[in-house]
Amino acid sequence: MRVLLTYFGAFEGVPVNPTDRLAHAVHAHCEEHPEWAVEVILQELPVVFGESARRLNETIAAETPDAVIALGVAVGRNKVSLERVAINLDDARIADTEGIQRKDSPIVADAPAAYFSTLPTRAVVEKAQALNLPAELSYTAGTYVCNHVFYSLMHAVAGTTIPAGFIHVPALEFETGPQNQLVAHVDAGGVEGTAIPTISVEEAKQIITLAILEISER
Ligand code: PCA
Repeated sequence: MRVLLTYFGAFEGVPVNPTDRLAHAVHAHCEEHPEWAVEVILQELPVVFGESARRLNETIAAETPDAVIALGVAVGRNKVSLERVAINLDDARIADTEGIQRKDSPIVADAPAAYFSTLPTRAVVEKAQALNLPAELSYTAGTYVCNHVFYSLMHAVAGTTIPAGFIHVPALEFETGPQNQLVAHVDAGGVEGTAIPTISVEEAKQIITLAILEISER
């Protein structure tokens, strides 16, 4: 199985996006286990409305993956969130990294209000919890670039059988230095006004790997 795993770069409040290191760790983990027969294709996406979705669509067209998982960080959450619902709305107080701000804008005109993830979200959360790994189901990916990519992804694969979806991760422990500068934004799926919880890269890696293996077994 060839799975496309996307991650993001820096954006306002997140000087180092932990999904970069995490995606590379998952890639290395799958390479260490050839018996899984999983090839992870990595692609960074810019935290930019429009361009992120274009880059994603180009990568899907070029790589024709069997499954797609998009990763993003949600600062302030304390568990890896298997997102279930993408909504057709860009609406955020913070601008993207090109300075574009969107309010009340549909992502795709005349398209459905929402799409559900087609990843086995509940099974992954149950398996992770059984291993004492911090995972949860989530019903909002926010209204910033992560939801934009999630919606664009589900729109792109609609009508195919390609499992696809979005997973938000908390701030990761290695960010101890820059973490002091981390700022949570609710639009970006974050939890504001609390201390910023972290989990380890290892824990996050195990949960993303569980998701990949769950897809490949189906
Ligand atoms: N998180 C942001 C965008 C990029 C990222 O990693 C979000 O949740 O919208």
